[in-house]
Amino acid sequence: MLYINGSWRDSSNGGKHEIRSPHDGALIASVPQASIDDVNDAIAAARASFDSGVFSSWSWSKRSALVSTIADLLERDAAIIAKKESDDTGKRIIEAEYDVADVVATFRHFAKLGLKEQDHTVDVGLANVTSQIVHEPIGVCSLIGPWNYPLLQIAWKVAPALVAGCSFILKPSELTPQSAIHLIKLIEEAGAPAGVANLILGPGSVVGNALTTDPRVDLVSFTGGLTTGKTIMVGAAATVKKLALELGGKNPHIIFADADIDAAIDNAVTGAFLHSGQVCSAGTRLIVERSIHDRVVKEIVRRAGQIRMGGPSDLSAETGPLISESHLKGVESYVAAGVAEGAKLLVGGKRSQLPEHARGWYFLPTVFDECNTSMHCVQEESFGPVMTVEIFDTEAQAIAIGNDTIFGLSGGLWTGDSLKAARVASALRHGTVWVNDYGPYRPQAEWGGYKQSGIGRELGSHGLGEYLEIKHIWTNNSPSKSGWFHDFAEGERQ
Ligand code: TXE
Repeated sequence: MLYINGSWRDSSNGGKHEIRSPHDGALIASVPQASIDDVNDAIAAARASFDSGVFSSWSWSKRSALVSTIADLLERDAAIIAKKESDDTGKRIIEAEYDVADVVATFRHFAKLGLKEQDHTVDVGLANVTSQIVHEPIGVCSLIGPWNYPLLQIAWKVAPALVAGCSFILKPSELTPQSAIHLIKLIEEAGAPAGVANLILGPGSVVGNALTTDPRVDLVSFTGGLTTGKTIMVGAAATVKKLALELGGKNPHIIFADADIDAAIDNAVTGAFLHSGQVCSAGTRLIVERSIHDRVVKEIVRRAGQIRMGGPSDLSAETGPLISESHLKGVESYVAAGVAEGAKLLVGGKRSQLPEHARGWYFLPTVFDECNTSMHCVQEESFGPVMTVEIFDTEAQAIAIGNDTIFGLSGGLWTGDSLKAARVASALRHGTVWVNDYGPYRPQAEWGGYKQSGIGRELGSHGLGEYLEIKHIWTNNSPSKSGWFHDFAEGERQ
C-alpha cells in the first residue's frame, strides 16, 4: 500500500507491481504502483505538514525521542523485517539480519545526535550584538533508495530527516519495497503526525521525475546509479534543490608486498564477492605489487572458485543471486566486453550451471587478470561479482592507479609499514579508506564519495547536516541609526 497524509491506500489508477524472488522467480508480493496523482498528493501532504509546523516545530529532544522509539520498534520486528528483506533481495537471512541490526544502530545514532546542541552564538566583536547560528529543518525531502541494501540505505536518509524535523516522501526501489512499507508502519506506530512520512512505490521511470523536479520539494537524497544521479541533478537544477547523492564507486584495493598477505587475500575475496559484488564500496579493483602478484592471484582464484551460492533459506550458502535478470544480463555484457578488450578470465565469467540456480539470477565469482587502467572493465562499475587485477611496482604507481577513476567512494590498502599506510591513505581521493581492513563502517563516521561518487555525506554528524538549513540571526540589543546615508532636512538637498 501507499501511505499518504497518514492514510494507507491503493494507487489511484489501480496500478500494481509484482515482486519476484531473485533466487527462483517465485511471486513474493504484489504492491501498488503509484500514479503521478499519488505523487502529487504525497508531495502536497508533506509540504502542508511541514509548513504547518505540526512536526517541524517539535523540540529536538521530542524528535529524537520519536526516532529512538522507531529504533525500539525496529528491534522488536527485526525478524519479520529481515525475512522481507531477504525475500526481496535474495540475500541470505543472516545477512538481512545484520542489515536490520545496522538499521537499528543508524536510528539510535541519529536519535543521540539530535540531543546534542546544534546551535551556537558567534562573537562578531560588537558588545551590543548577539549573533546566533541556528539550525532549522530543510523542508520537504524526496528520499529515493536502491535495492542492494534496501532498508539500510533508506535508514541513512529517514532517520536524520526525522531528527531534523523534515517531512518526506520515501520511494524505495521498485524491486525491494517490502521493508520500507514496514518501516513506514513503525513510524506511524511511533506517533509521527500525518503528512510527515509518506510512501510512494513504483519505478523511477514513472514516479522519479515528479519526485525530483517538483518545486515544493526542497531536497532530494538519492542512492543509486551514476546515470540516474546525473538525470536527477539536471531535473533538480530548475528549482536549485539541495542534493545529497551516493552514486557508487569503482573501489581500489591495494596490496603491498610487505602486508599480512593471508589476511589481505581473505579480505580481498570478501571485499569483492560479498553480496555478489552488489555493494557500492565493493573492492572489485585489485591492485597488487608485482612481486606477490602470482601468489595473491592464484589464491584468490582458488577461493573464488569455492564460494558457495544459494538462496535465502540455504544455510550453507555464502552469497546469493543478483537482483534481477536485467542486472544479470548487464554483468554478462560487462564480462564479455572485458574478454574482448584483452582481460584474462581466470575463473567464473558465466552464470551458475547448478540446476537449483536455473530459475534465479546467479553469476559466478569472476576474476580478470592482466588488466590496465584504460580498460572498460577496470573503469566501469559492474555491480556484480567481478574482480579485475592490476600490477604496480612503486608506491607512487599504486596511488596513481588507485586514483585513476571518475569515482571516489572508498578504497583499501594493505601494508606492514605504518608510514607508508599514512602516506597512501592520505593520497587516495576516496571518501573512506581502509588500512589493513576492508569494508566495515559505523553510523558515527561519515560516508560518501569524492568526484562522481556523489555529493554530500551520509551518517556521522554531516549526515544530519544535509537535512538542515543554517540561519544566522543578528540581534542589535541597543538599536541606533546606521548613519550611512546623510539625513538631509526637508528641502535641504538640491
Ligand atoms: O539503479 P537506479 P539501477 C549502480 C550499479 C547498478 C546501476 C544501475 O552500478 O548497476 O547503478 O542500477 C530510482 N528519477 N547502483 O538501474 O536506476 C529507482 O526506482 C528518480 C549503485 O537499479 O539508479 C530506484 O529507487 N529516481 C548503488 C533508485 O533510483 C529514479 C545502488 C536506484 O535505481 C529514476 C544501486 C529517476 N529518473 C545501483 N530512475 C549504490 N550507490 O549503492 C530510477 N530511479
